[in-house]
Amino acid sequence: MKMTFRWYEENVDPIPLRHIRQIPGVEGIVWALNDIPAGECWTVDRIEEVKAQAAKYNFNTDVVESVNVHEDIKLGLPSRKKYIENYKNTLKNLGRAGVKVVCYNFMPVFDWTRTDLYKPQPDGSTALFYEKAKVDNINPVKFLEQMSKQEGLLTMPGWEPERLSKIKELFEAYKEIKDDELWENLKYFLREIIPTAQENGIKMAIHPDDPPWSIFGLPRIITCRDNIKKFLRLVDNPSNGLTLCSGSLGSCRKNDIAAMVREFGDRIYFAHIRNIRHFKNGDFTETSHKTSDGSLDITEIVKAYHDIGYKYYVRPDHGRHIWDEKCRPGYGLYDRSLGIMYILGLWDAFEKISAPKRGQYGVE
Ligand code: DNO
Ligand code: MN
Repeated sequence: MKMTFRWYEENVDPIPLRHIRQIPGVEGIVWALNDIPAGECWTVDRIEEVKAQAAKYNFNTDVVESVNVHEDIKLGLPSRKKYIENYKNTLKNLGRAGVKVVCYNFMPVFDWTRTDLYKPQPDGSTALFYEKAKVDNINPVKFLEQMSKQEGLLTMPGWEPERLSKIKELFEAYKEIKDDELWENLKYFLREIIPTAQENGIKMAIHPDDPPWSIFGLPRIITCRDNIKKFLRLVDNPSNGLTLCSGSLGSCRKNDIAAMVREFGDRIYFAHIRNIRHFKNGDFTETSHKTSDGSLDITEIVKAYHDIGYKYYVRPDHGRHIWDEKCRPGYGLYDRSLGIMYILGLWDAFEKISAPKRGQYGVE
């Protein structure tokens, strides 16, 4: 398992690399060129710039999160051809720069969705929160306007203010797109890009939908075990793989994350680990990573990764906002660092328990 930390670039992320360097066990930063709009090609110069910044602190840049997919590709419009060409060229440039894993998602219009980014928690911290009734009953355009007014909201993929005006048009366009059409459009995209990824030494790692159910009437398909199985078979190639996000999939009670790790382990190239707590009414809140703080058995999930001999990349996903930290929602330094220590602590313990004892099996 290789530990990483998501970082939003110099002068954009309030967390400097020198602080990330002080978190034990972090080998790489997970990065993206967030200012390049979906559909445009990432240039070699800009890629090299981030690589150089990371290299100063001895971090690898093996994992990119995310190269976002243009809506026209998800909608299956004729204009997808040019955006897919650009996507392939981005992959070629990333491959040349030594990138090994590219995370992306195939969620229409919105990336991860929460109703409150700073929900007060009993211990005085705040965390990302999802109120089911609010999403079920709200007008999405108004909802987005409200969200963009929340204090401290920086740009997040899918939440850029300039997108507000386009949202209405997008909802119109998606009226024709049900699950079947979205699967078709995903298959078309994969058949085009997976060979390019493979030729360039890249594993593509789709991020599951968050939350893993339809919101605002939009289709969502990377939601559960059966659909992940179907996804892997669409293009049965080792370069077509997964980002297994425990918190995203885990917000649906039916999903057994540790079982998915055991079943799909050889196609998981990126593990997002975080905990959430379910409420009876369908709401959920993000919590610390500790197993007893949430509804997910993080201990069992890490054990599953250890049992399968997981060799790829992992990162703590979102964290709470603690110790009065002013940060990008979910992406502060402090709670994610605690998460890393929890994951690495569990990992070290499993290593110790499973290691053959000295003197046994010929171990010196
Ligand atoms: C939520 C985050 C996501 C993720 C994108 C990947 O769990 O990990 O925002 O970055 O969906 O494309
Ligand atoms: Mn995630």
